[in-house]
Amino acid sequence: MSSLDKILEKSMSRLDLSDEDLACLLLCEKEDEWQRIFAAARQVRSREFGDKVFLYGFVYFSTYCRNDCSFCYYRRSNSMPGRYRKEFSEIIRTAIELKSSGVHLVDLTMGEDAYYLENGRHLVRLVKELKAACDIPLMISPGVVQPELLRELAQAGADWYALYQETHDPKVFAKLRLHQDYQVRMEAKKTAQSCGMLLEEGLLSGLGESVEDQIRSLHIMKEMRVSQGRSMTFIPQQGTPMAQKGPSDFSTELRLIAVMRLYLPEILIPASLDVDGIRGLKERLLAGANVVTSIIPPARGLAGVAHACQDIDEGFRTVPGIQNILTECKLRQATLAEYREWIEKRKKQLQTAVASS
Ligand code: SAM
Ligand code: MD0
Ligand code: SF4
Repeated sequence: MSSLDKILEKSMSRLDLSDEDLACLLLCEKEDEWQRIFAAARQVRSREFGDKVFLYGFVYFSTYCRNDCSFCYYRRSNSMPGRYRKEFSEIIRTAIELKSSGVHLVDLTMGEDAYYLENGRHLVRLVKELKAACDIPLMISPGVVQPELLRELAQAGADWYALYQETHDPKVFAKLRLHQDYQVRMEAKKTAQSCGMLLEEGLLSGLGESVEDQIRSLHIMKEMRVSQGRSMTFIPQQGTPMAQKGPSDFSTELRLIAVMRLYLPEILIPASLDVDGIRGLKERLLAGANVVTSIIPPARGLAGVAHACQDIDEGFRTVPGIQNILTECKLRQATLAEYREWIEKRKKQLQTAVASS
């Protein structure tokens, strides 16, 4: 048996992968080797989740931001985006529409909008009103917020906190998330978990990160007990300092999806429609992802992040829009009850793990 097959066999038999194993996977260069890795990732996904895929609706409710991340279209100093802050009534209407279309979770996302962050009560009220009007699992992606506010948001009904570090190399972090504190961002995630929220971590890929960087991130994701982990390829944005960096190649993202699946078999891994639209969905699912994120209702003036408008008004980033691809991948949309069951089980597992550590 080749050393690659031994590693894949280990993962399929639920054995831990060592750093050496991870490096061996991430350093593969041959296409046929990657095809074997993707096939093993699908097998592990099927062992853990059967043919179920979860679907997340994305509601970017405020595109105002006080930060100046060098990679982001919505950075404060970019004058190109048309900024908006949606009314509560519209946000709630959108959530209800997303739920009836079949999504399992609504992801409430904003730039670090001073309007919300200077008075956290607005955010708490939004979460409470949304939960009262539309009983659906909820993720919040508001950026770094104070511990007290995180506690209130968890009590108001937020199930998940998404906060992506992008990189676990503090020097690279300083170049990406300008004037932001690496440690404060990490601490916010721990606080959210201690309040009972599930955590999503994320990596920005395709920026020349080394295999050591990738392994460090995988370790940190495991130690932090993230429940969802993503890799998103950097997409160059007009009007930003990184506009000329590119064109993007999605191979690192696809490989990270597969290696995450083998190393952290039980977590949720997104295939984001935000990175390469509908045409990139199949390869992400075939690499071992099990959540489709960034489903956005058309014609409501709602934006994506890495691609502000790609495929949105065409109706491709919708539940009906992705069905053929799920079928081609021999996967199916889970039921809402199945998703709720997964969340509750995961929350219990984490409580037990924390109590015994
Ligand atoms: N403002 C909040 C924050 O930054 O945490 C929430 C927004 S969150 C949706 C923004 C995430 O989208 C970033 O953490 C990054 O991973 C991803 N993103 C932003 N710009 C991107 C780009 N140009 N290419 C790929 N991913 C990008
Ligand atoms: C996505 N555009 O899922 C969204 C976003 C924020 N929690 C998620 C990056 O791809
Ligand atoms: Fe603001 Fe988030 Fe974009 Fe950074 S990534 S500029 S915090 S919206």
